[in-house]
Amino acid sequence: MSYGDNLITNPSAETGDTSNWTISNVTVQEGVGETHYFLLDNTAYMYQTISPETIGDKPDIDFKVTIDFKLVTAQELYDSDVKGWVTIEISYSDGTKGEFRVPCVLGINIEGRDLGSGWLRTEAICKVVYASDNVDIDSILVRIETSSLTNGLEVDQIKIEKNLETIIGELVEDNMVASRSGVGSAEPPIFVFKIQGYLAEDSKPCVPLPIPYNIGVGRIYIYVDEAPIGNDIIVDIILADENGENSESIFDNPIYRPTIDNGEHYGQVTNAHFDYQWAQDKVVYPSIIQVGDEETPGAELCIEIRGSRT
Ligand SMILES: [Ca+2]
Repeated sequence: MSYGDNLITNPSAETGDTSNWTISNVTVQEGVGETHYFLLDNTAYMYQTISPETIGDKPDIDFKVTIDFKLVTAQELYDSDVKGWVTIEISYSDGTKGEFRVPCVLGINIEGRDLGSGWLRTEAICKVVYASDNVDIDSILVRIETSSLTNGLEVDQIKIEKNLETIIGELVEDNMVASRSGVGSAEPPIFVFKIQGYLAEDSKPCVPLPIPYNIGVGRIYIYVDEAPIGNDIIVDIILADENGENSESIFDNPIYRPTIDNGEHYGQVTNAHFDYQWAQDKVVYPSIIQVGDEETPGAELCIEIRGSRT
């Protein structure tokens, strides 16, 4: 799964205050190394609303909610009473609402979510289900709340992120894999898209990958384990806004799209044939335009985009 940027403003108290949140009984505390976190009193709340512009268009959206928290005076390990929780309330344009609750508890099963020093992480996936094609999301309310707690709930970070696999309007095929390396290091970024098994002409676009900072793109490589026979393989490369809108081929002229010739295993295209400057906050994904014959379409396609920092 590939998720986009956090949709919440001031998610981690790093402004040093509670700006962008409507609060009751919430303060900001200083943590280790000038970091900050929210402290919700025993009965407290903080909420903010995410606008439709931030959410972007449907269809088929799901969100991942992540909360890093600490219960100041720990509950008993197997006390599963919920005294602190996050509510995600999705309001639809037809007046209906969907609500998800994510509990902030010590108990149940803490394996794999222990961040150390008493901090815990909880993740949940909120699937948006539309009543009909004419319904849109009006807003999303994110609310953190405590009730009858002892010594409060600390929250270091809350994230709500949109699943990028669905923003291009369709779920991707099961046989598509995307990965990105060279992020957060001196290494140049490399985007790799793999389509496993035999290729199909009418297959959906691959999962998009976010562009983490402004990059320059030198070359795009394309190769297959099994060559196409009868036709060339042609792939288009699409850049879109992070919400999937304004999708556009990077090629002004389609003759330059990455191609593997009939009977061959390999092709490449240089940035002489596309604008090499790709902006941060865009996403990139490939789309298969043409494959070999029905019997011999080509198999195990890999598309590799090599970038550099600008
Ligand atoms: Ca923080």
